[in-house]
Amino acid sequence: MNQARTPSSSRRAAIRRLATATAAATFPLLATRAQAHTDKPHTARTGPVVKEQKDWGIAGDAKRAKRSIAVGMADNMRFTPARIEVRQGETVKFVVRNDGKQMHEFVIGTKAENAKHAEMMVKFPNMEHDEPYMAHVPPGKTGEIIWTFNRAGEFEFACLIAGHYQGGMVGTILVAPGGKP
Ligand SMILES: [Cu+2]
Repeated sequence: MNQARTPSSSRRAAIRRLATATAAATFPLLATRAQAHTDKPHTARTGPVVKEQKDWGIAGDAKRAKRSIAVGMADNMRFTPARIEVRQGETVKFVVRNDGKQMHEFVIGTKAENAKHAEMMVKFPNMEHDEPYMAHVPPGKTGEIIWTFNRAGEFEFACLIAGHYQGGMVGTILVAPGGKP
C-alpha cells in the first residue's frame, strides 16, 4: 500500500517549511524555537537548554546556582528590585513572579540587544521567542532562569512585550569583575 502523502498535503508542508525558514532567517532571535509559549509558564521546557555564550553570560546549571534572586513584575511596568548586583562567575537562579493581571517577561541582555529586540516586538507583537535568558510569566505565575554571569559589565533585564519596554519596564544588572569563573 502506498503511504505517500497526497501532493496537496506535501505542498502544504513545503510551504510551512518555507515560511518557518523565512521567519528564522529574518528574525533569528525571535524564531529560534518553534514551540508556542505565550500561554504557559517557562519552568517546564521540552528540550535541553542550548548553552550559547552571550555578551551577558551563558545558561547556567541549577546545581551551581548558590544564589536565588526573587524579582517581582507589576502592571505599572516596574520590576522589584530594579537593580541587581552579582559577581563575575556567579550562577544565579532568578525566580520571577508576575504580580500583575497581564503577561510580563524577564529578559536578560545588553542594553543594545534588548532595545533592538523590544523594537521588533512592537512591530511583530505575536512573534514567538524563547531563549534560556528569558522567562515569560503569565499573571499570578512564577518563572525561573538559571544564568551564569561569566562576563563583567553593566547589563539589563527587561520586559519586551510590546509597549512594556518603552513604558520603562527595565532593570539593571551589574556584574562586578574578578569572581571565580
Ligand atoms: Cu511587561
